[in-house]
Amino acid sequence: MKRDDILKDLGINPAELQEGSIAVHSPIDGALLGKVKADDAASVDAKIAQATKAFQEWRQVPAPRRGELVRLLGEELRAHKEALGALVTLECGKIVQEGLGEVQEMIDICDFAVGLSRQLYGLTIASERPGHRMMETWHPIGPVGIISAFNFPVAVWAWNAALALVCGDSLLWKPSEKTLLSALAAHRLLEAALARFGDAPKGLSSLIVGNRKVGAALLDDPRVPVISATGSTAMGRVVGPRVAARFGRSILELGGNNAIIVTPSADLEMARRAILFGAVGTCGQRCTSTRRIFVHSSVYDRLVPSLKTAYERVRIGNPLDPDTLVGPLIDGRAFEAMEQALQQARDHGARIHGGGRVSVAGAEGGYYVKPAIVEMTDAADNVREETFAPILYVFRYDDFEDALHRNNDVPQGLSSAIFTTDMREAERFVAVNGSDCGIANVNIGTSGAEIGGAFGGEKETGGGRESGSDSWKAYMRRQTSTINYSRALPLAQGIKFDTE
Ligand code: UN1
Repeated sequence: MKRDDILKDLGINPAELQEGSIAVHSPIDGALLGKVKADDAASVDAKIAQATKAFQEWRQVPAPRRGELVRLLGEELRAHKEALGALVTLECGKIVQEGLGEVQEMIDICDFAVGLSRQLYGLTIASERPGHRMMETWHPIGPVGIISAFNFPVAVWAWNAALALVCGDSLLWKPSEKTLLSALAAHRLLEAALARFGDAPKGLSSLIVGNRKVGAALLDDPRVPVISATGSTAMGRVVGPRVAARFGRSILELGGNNAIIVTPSADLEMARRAILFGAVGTCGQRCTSTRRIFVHSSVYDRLVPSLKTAYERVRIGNPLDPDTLVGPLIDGRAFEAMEQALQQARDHGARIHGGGRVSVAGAEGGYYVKPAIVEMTDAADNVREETFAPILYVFRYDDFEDALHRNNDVPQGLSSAIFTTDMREAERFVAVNGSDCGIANVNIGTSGAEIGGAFGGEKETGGGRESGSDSWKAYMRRQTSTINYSRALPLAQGIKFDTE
């Protein structure tokens, strides 16, 4: 599919993209994809005002009816899956399979949210007083600000948007400046769903286009009670305190430094495949990408050479080519960061296989790289920083406790995995004194989480949870009500307080 056909399929007239102030380039070859008009302080303010007004109405629409809107969004996504997936490939450089997978993730969360729209359950709680009833109700909370990153330009929005909409909230979406076309397209699909839905309030969802400064207006505005932000830990350090300063709520999904432990009893073929997908998939640009592996000495010399062979065989190239497994990095800065991290490892005496830029015929402007395996020579070493690139640090271990300790001994706490057929090791990994991450898998890799579970992590990953399980509660306010249907007024805790 050509750019213009893709855009038209998604309801965007290519002529719209000629005059904006923000230029969007394809990481595939550096070509200009379009120019998008940016918001200014006044237009952001107007959108927040509109979202506030829309919220007042939307919250009164019964939740199952709100679910109908999300059902229609799911239909639009199904109908335009191929085009939206292709646009994600063009704009963020992930391979076609992964672009389609990203849209599937959106469809999945829509289905989840539709079911949820009939299950926003509260509790009935036993009161200590006779003739009293206690209950807990979940109410819509207000406009939700969504700040999303380039690497999942549409799926992460959908996790937030589908839940927030059924929860009765309005939306303000500030996407990454690097992937504005995908955002525009996904939003158009929501607009199409809104048009079919019929009577949703105007301004229920708005896109906010611009740089950090434009997005920052959302952080400080008390009309936006929830900010859900996905990105680097550095970004979270700005967002978290600013939102907290006005007692807003933030859902933070920040950096990861995800490890896999490969134990003596592991199925090594499965481990090899999982590590490969986790480390080089999406060119190492998932927050759940596998960045470190701890391999037991007894299997090291079988696993690591087979991994190196797999790395040699991986097809690096234009992500539109169906044979490609590794597309480009997002831009030159990402390439520099990768080079720097590799240099640092080299200075440390590590052995490096791969790395460096690869020239792809017809796509010379793209930053293609050879994924790197970095064998750490210092057995006690660890890597504490996240570099958003396909670098896999390989460590040898002898003692399970030591591997577990090093899995946790980093500032981040998003995803983790163990490959083992030893039930004691598997259970220990997910036990109270096992992995400290938000995600701890057994015999599957660190990336590629399903939407049904709560997604997010601890420590510098920010603590937020999005997507499945009861993550929806973060998009609502909880109200506790005690109702007295008796003729007396007993006080709680048996307190006597009267004048007679
Ligand atoms: C992200 O990289 O921000 O688990 C999200 C995964 C995806 C989501 C990643 N389902 O890899």
